[in-house]
Amino acid sequence: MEDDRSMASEIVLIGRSNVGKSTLFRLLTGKKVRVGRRPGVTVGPSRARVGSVTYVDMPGYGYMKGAERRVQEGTKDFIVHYFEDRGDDILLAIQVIDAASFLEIADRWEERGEVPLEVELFEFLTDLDLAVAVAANKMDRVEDPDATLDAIGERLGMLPPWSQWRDRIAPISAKGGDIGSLKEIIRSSLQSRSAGGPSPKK
Ligand SMILES: Nc1nc2c(ncn2[C@@H]2O[C@H](COP(=O)(O)OP(=O)(O)OP(=O)(O)O)[C@@H](O)[C@H]2O)c(=O)[nH]1
Ligand SMILES: [Mg+2]
Repeated sequence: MEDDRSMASEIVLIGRSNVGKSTLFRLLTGKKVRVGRRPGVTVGPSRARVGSVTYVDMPGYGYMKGAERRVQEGTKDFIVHYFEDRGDDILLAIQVIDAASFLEIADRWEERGEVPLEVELFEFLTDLDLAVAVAANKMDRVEDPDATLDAIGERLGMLPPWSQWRDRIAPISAKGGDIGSLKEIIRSSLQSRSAGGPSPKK
């Protein structure tokens, strides 16, 4: 019954610091959590119930400005265990990225011979058999949306054109309130849950 999310009730926002998770969480839930210009604004998970779904806003995964390494590692462990332990409750994991800086940062990691943090996170989530959507945020700062989304999708194992992956990639601008494509993905997760069928994935 791996794919049965008929009882799952959480939609969890995850991603590195400062990508806009809390801004998105406010839009989705109306709950006024802190957002900020500096990374590391959210320290613990915030939760808010909307209808039959509980949205969860996670702290940033990875680097947090001003935080001790020990605190950063602790946050990362917390997030990893959260997904490992509560997989059955999670209807949808939304990995939020900053589409305006994703590629530059991923290139930097690859030049150092490392797997980019956000690629690693995405693979971790999909390996757990979770339904995962990528919210490509800050699209208002992206000059060539299609080329950027193609390249981001490709890094995450989704062959271009990105438009074939609209059930998994949602270009949004949380700050501008422009999140229609993500709401569409959420709606179909909810629909497949109530139909008792498998979630939209893979
Ligand atoms: N240009 C632009 N800026 C955005 C967008 N969404 C969020 N931001 C800005 O990005 C910054 C970080 O936003 P947060 O929502 O606090 O980010 P977060 O991912 O919750 O950060 P942590 O809690 O530190 O993990 C804020 O200055 C937001 O105003 C967007 O769509 N476009
Ligand atoms: Mg936050």
